[in-house]
Amino acid sequence: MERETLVLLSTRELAKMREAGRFAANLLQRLAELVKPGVSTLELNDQAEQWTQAHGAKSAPLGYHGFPKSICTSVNEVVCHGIPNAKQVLKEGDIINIDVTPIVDGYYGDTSKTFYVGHPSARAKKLVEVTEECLTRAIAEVKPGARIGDIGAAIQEYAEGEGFSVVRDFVGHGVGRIFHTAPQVPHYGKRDTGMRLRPGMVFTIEPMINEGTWEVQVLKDKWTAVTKDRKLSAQFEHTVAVTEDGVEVLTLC
Ligand code: EYF
Ligand code: CO
Repeated sequence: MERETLVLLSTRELAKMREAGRFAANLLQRLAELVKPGVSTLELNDQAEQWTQAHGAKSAPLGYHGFPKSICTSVNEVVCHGIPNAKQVLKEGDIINIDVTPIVDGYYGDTSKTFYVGHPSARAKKLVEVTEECLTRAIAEVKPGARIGDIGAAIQEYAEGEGFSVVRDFVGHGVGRIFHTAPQVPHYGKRDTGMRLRPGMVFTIEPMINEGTWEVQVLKDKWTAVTKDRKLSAQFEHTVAVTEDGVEVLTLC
């Protein structure tokens, strides 16, 4: 994936990112309404592609490094980059992360949430709740002068304190007119380490939290990352901007 030098966005560019972020959040909300037992992950993909095109945007994942679909759908033990498939039908008790990145007027909005299919087990729900709280706590760290390590530390402290583990192989990333750019944002780490945050920086925070081991394996399809022990994984993601006095979450409806 591209990792370029740090880009600070202008006020005009931030306004464009706000549009892309809102579009992404609305798309995700629309897909959330479709999540139920009996629906295939390909149907979710096709609805996403249709809605995105109908509103004049493009799906960034489609063709990105050769990725074959428009969104990622990661079910149960799939950590990320699950490929939508007609044969994969959601069933009662599953959890599914849907990750969308529309390109709106040249700017990328990147967000994901994990949804319940019907009524998952108490353990699955706990994992999903803890993962969402990890993202909330991470966002609260973002302000000028804070450091990248503060974000990962907040996630790691909370997730491990709740008995879960933090995936290390995939990180948050700078985003703007390019899907993946600097900085890299690990979801684990130590406070007071790493790059200092500055107004105009825009990046994703996208913690993947596992029920068991943090280790992952990539399947033979070369895309799908699963937990090594095949226990559950959950993820939430927002695109955020560092502002003069704190943080703005760009991927809200
Ligand atoms: C080169 C892909 C490339 N990569 C990242 C390509 O940041 C993302 N979501 O928040 C994100 C989404 C997608 C993505 C969708 C497709 N790709 C996948 C796996 C490996 C890889 O290596
Ligand atoms: Co991302």
